[in-house]
Amino acid sequence: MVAVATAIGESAIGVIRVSGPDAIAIVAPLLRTAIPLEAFPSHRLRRVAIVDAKSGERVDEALCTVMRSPRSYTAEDVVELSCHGSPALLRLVTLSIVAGGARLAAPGEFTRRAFLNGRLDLARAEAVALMIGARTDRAVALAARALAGGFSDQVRALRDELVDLIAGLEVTLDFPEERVGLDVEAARVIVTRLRAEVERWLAAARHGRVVHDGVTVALVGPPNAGKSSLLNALLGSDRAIVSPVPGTTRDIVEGTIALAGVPVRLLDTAGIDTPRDAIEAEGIRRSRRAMQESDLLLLVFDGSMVPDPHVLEETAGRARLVVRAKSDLPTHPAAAALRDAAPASVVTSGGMDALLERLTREIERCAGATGDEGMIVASVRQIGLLETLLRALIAAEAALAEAPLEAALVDLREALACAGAILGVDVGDAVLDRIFSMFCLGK
Ligand SMILES: Nc1nc2c(ncn2[C@@H]2O[C@H](COP(=O)(O)OP(=O)(O)O)[C@@H](O)[C@H]2O)c(=O)[nH]1
Ligand SMILES: [Mg+2]
Repeated sequence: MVAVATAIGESAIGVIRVSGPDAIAIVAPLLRTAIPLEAFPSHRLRRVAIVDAKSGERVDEALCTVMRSPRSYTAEDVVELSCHGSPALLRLVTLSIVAGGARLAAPGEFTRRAFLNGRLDLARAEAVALMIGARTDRAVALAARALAGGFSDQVRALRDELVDLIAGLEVTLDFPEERVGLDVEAARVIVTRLRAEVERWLAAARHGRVVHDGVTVALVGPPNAGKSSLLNALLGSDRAIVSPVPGTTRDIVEGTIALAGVPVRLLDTAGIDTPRDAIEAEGIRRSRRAMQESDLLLLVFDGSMVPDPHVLEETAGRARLVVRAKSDLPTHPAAAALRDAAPASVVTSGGMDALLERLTREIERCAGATGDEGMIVASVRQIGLLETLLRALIAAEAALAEAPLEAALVDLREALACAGAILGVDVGDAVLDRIFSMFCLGK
């Protein structure tokens, strides 16, 4: 199979990757080399000319690496060509390789083969996608840990303990009189410890998910409150149109910043007010939808005016941070009474640092503090499995206290199956299809 492994677009280098038992034989006729490709030493970079297989005409100069099985990403023979990064050139070379007998790879197929060939467990294979999708330093650090197998090792250790536990309890069940198996009380102590551990992982993985996915913050408030100005100030660029005319912002304008190592998507909205025309009505509808999608609301009021109570009522019960904007202007007593409001001015920048500080603390509430130990980033699939695993352990804990031993064993076997599924033991093609279809081409 063959794929372009780098992003398609004009770039310095574009990498074409070929993997499979015939990779070398298929690529060889396309290269003009000092020694035959078959004789290339493994894992060495060599300069080659890429030629048209029929005419022999030179197509490009490239660097070529042969990585022989099993010491390659897929554990198969792999040939990588670093060509010039022209999309047209990369397409031409890829199609020549296909004409030579290769097939275009599906998204994630290289990693899928790596998994199927035992190079990676499924948790690490998924970490590859997490790394590619990481948007901040912190998300990169988390993905690097998962990629190195940190989380896999933890799950594998848990799985080993569950195997021992189940084996010990089965002996107890078979020979109740002989005291050769595992004591039920001792088993319960172990399950309690494992349960606490999985609870910790789950909490860490939920934080890790926020670090990876980021949070969405909507700026809402009455028209002309200063929302768009605040968005621009937070982004450090003039993304949204600012004007003294109420109702200027109609569509959602957005931008992303990083706070506490978390990607923060800021949405500027039209505000929620009585619409003056049909377009504004649509803008307000979109504002409400943006509000619903958001994890946190920045409620912006013009501090020189009486705050609109409707906005406060409508957002009650939501995670929100109230901003008293235009703090360079004289504060209206009614606005001064806004509880816990952060004063800020985009004109003097007064209060902006404090506002960012508060925003960062809110983000940390969702994502955990930077540098938190025990941070885990897991896929949505892994988090789902951890949740089922936790429920099974809780049930086993209860069963060991009061129910027949058989009941506890059923729960422990379910917990074991979940731990296995995280690592990719006995997962079917349908699960693999879903996981790898979300990967990039060429990975
Ligand atoms: N004095 C002062 N005026 C501001 C400040 N922020 C915004 N404005 C003005 O308030 C008006 C409305 O601002 P805008 O950001 O478009 O408000 P939005 O409708 O809530 O998006 C514009 O004329 C801005 O120049 C501020 O911090 N101080
Ligand atoms: Mg606006």
